[in-house]
This record gives sequence, C-alpha cells and structure tokens, in this order.
Amino acid sequence: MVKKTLIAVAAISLSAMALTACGDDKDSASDSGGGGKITMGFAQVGAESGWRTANTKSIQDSAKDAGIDLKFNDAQGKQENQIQAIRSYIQQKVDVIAFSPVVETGWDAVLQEAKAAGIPVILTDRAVDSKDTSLYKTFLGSDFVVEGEKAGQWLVDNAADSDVNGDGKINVVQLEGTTGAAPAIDRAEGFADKISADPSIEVTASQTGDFTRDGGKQVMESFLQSDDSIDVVYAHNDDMGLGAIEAIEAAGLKPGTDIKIITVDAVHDGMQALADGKINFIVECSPLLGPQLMDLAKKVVAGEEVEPRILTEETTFTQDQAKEALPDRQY
Ligand code: GZL
Ligand code: ZN
Repeated sequence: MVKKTLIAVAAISLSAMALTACGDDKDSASDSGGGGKITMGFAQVGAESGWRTANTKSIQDSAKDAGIDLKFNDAQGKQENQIQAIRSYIQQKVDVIAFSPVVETGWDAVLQEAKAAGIPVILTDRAVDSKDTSLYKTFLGSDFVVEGEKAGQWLVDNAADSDVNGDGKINVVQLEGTTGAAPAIDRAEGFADKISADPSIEVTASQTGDFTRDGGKQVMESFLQSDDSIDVVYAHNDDMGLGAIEAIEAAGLKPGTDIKIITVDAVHDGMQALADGKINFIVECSPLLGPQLMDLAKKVVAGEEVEPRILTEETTFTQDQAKEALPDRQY
C-alpha cells in the first residue's frame, strides 16, 4: 500500500513540476520576464501642467490595475531625454514601449531602432510627423485640430459679447503651447480656421507660454504692456490661462469680464476658474488615457491587430456646465 501511495505522490509532484516548467517556457518564449507579466517602458513629456500630472497618474494607476510592470521616465520636456529613455527600454528588452512625443519631429531613428529590436511602440497623447506608420502600432489621443475648432466656433457664436471694448473689432491674443508640439500646432490651426468666418475677429499677437502657468503669466504681462485693447485670450491649455488670469488681475482688470478667456484641457483648477467666471469657455482634452493604453498594450504584445488611430472622447464646458461637473471630476 505504502509503495503505491509513494508512486502516486511522486507522479503528481512530477506533473506539477512539468506544468510550472512549461509555464516557465511560455514566459521565456514571450520574453516577458517572470510570471508572464508584460513589461512596458513609458517615456513621459514631463510635469509641465495639471493635465500632465493627471495623465501620469492615469498611466501609473492603470498599469497597476492591469498587472503590467511599468518602467516610467519623466523627460523634463526635453526630446533628447525621451529618446534616451526609449533607447534604454530597447536595451532592457521591454515587451512594449509607449510615449507622448514632446514635439512632432525627430523620432524616426529611435523608432527604427525599436522596430529592429522587435519591440512594438504605442503613441499616446501627441503625434509624430514620421511618414512611416509602420514605426508605431497605434496613436491614442485627442484630435487637437477639432479642439481648436471648438474654441474658435464658441468665439464666433459669442462674438457679440466678446468685443468688450466696443471698438467693433474682437482683438484676440493667443498663448501657444510648446513650440513644435502637436497640440500647439493643431489647436492654433483649428482656431484660426473657425474664426476666419468672422472678419471682425483677429489674432493680433501670439506667443508660446510652453503650456505652463508661469509661461502664460509672463507672456500675458507683455501682451498687456503693449496692447490696451485686448478683448479675448485664447490659451492652448488651462495652465497658461490661469497664469494669464494672474497677469490680468495684477493689471487691475477682471478676467472673464474685462477680457474673455478661452482655454483647453478642463483640469480641476481650470474648471474652478470657469465656475468662478474668470474663464468663459473650456474645451476638454482628456488625460485619462491609462485604461485604453493598457488594453492596447496587451493586444499589441499578443500580436493582435489594433486600430491605427484611437480618438479620446471629450466635450466642452460653459460656466454652468462646469459648476455641475466639478463635484464628480476625477482630476
Ligand atoms: C494635450 C497635451 C497637452 C495639454 C497640456 O494632449 O499634450 O500637454 O493640453 C499639456 O496641458 O502640457
Ligand atoms: Zn474690441
């Protein structure tokens, strides 16, 4: 009896070992490190705005929820740092690379290296100008031209109330995002396209505030010093709009009343300013790309086909809508 039991026990433990062994084979075959976990290398732009902070949180939280091992790098807004991070992910043989390109140009070489290493790349948030779309599996993010169009259309629809100084012209100053960044290029393009429908609306000054509050404040200070007939500020993100508010108030003017303000993002502080009447209209740009990114990563690593372009859902907010939405906002 004892002998039979011993043989049975040995057989069970042998098969159990075989299972874990082949399990290991699967792991080493998919080269995804211990326990079949996917490893993702993410190269982030930086921490320049409230939007970016919310975007980073969404990516980090979603990786945890998805059981994906995330290697994360903050490039402090420098393209060379992002390229370096991507190269290090290639050396570490991660299963998938994702990043938000700080500017549109200069990515082909490093993307070729990732392709040669057989590591799939997912673009999030911002686009690249590479003509060879085989260099990345998909681009998940907003349509920034549409965001600019929504901002411009609001101004056209509200032109009558926007000529604050009553001189018959709607004098707009524009706070641009980071020079060369897709959102800056596209939000300017969409806005200009829509306001061309009304010749009384004119962008009389335009300068980059680099998507930061301080940048927006400094540029707005210089605009106010050189022009006392500004009716409207169009800021490519809430943070520069919030900086402009500081400059407008320091000049003894009422933001949202003496000078209308239109921004993009709809992060908490922007929505609060909108609810308080200091901003007049916000076009939403959702930073919550994490969950979709992790789903895409699993599909791409499994070799499944994915859509080449995935647009994020987003809306717009007036003052009343901001008051209503604020309590439930995640960021
Ligand atoms: C847009 C994103 C922009 C935000 C800014 O998707 O790239 O960068 O609008 C952020 O707030 O800095
Ligand atoms: Zn005017």
